[in-house]
Amino acid sequence: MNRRHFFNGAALTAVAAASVSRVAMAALPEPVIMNHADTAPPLTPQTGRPYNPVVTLNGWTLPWRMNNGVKEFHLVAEPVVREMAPGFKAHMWGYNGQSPGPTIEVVEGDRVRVFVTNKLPEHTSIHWHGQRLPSGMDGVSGLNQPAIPVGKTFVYEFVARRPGTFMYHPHADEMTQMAMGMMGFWVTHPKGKHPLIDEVDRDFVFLLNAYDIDPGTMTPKIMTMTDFNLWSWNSRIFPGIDTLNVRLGDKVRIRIGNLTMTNHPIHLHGHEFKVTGSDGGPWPMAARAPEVTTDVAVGQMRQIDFLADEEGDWAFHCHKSHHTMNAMGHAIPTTIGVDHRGLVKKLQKVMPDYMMMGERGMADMGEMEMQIPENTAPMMTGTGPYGGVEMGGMFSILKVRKNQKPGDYKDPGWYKQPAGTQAYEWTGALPDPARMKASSTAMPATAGPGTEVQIRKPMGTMAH
Ligand SMILES: [Cu+2]
Repeated sequence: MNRRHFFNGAALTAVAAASVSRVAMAALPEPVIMNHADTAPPLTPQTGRPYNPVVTLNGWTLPWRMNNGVKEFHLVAEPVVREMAPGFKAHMWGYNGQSPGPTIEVVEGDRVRVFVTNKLPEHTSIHWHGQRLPSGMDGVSGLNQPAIPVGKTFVYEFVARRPGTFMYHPHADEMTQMAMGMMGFWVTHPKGKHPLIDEVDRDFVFLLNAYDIDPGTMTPKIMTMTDFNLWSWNSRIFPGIDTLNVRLGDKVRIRIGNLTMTNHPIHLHGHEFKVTGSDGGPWPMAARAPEVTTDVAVGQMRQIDFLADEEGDWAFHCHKSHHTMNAMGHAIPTTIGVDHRGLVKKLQKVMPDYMMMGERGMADMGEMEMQIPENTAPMMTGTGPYGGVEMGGMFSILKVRKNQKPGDYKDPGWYKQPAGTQAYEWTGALPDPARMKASSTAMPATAGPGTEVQIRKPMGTMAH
C-alpha cells in the first residue's frame, strides 16, 4: 500500500472514531510531508496573530489551517529515512517524513488542535512537554488516554496557555520510540510585548538527540542505555548540521531541548549569552547571568539570547569532546607515545588491512583513508578553509557577517580573517627553555623521597 492509500484508509477510520471534538470530525487537514533534511526558511504566519517565526536547524515548521478560529495541525507518526550527514542515512521513526518531526509554532492564547495519525508498526501517543493543558490531553498512554492503535488517528486539543519553548515526544514505548528518533520542537510565541521575552532578529531551535548505529548498518540499537555513538542535533551530525548564519548586530536566540540520556554543556565561542528561559518559561532578570557554556540536562530545555557583535566564524558545540565525534570503535587502548615503528609492516604480512591508530594522538584519523563499511559516518570530519576541523557530532558554526541581509539565512561561506588578525607561525629563533633546577634553593622540592609515581596504563580505554 502506498502512503496516500494507507493514509486515506487511516483517516476514514479516524473520522469515524473521533470523539474529542465535533468540529474535528468535519475533516482532517492534509498532512504535509517533508522529503529532505535541509533547513527550511522561517514560515511567516499567513493566518492568526503575527509573530517572528523560528528557524529549525535542518528542519521545518509544520503549516496549519485555521478552522473556525482553531489552528489545526496534522502529525503523521511513521518510519522515515533520515539523512544524518551527506552520504549517511538511518532508518528511524519520526513524523511527516523526517526525524525530528516538524516544529509547531503557535501564539499564546491560540486554541490548537493536533491530529495524530499512527502509521508505525506499534501503538504510540504524544506528550506535549511543558504545556499547561487538561490532564486528558497530556499524552501519557495508559494514564491519560489509551495508546493510539496502529492505523488510527487521535485528536489533541488545548489552548497554548503560556508562551515559551517546548517539545513533543511519544509517551508510549518511550524507550524504543525516542531511541528511533520520535520527537519535535514546539514554540509558543507571546501574543504581544512581554516583559521577560525580548524581540530578536533570529531565533533558532533544535533538539539534542543521540543514536547507536553500528558502522555499516542503518537502524539505531534501541537497547543502548548510555553508550551512544552518534551525538546529533535534530538527528544530524557535523558536518551535516547547517550553520547558524546571522547579521552583525543581530539579537539572536537559540532554543535547545535535550532528549538524550546524558547532559550536554553547550558552548558558544566569541560571545557571551544569557539563559533567558526554559521549558518552565521566561526566567526572571535576577536569574540571568553572562555565560559562554550552559549545561542542558536530560529532559531540559534552555533558551539563550545574545548580541552577535563579533564578526567571524564561531564554533558552537557540546563541550563533551566525545560528543563532537562520530561513530567509532572505542574499546581500544590509548597508544599515544607507543613507538610502533617497524611493527605495522610485520603485522600487515598476516593482516593486510591492519592499520595502527593514534600513535601521535587521534588527529591522523581525520584524514586517514581507511576502508569503512558503506553508509558509515566518518569519525571526525568536516573541512574548513584551513584544513580539517576534526569535529563531528554536536558541532556547528555561528557565522556573523556584516553583509548578511536581514532575513537572509544563506550560508555566507568562510570568514576571511582581516590582515593581522589571525594566529600565525613564528619563524624566528627559538630560545632554549630555561629549565628549573630541582636542587635550586629558589623552589622547594615538591616530592619527597619515595613519592615518585610512574603512571603506565597499557590497556586504558576511551570512555564516554
Ligand atoms: Cu554532549
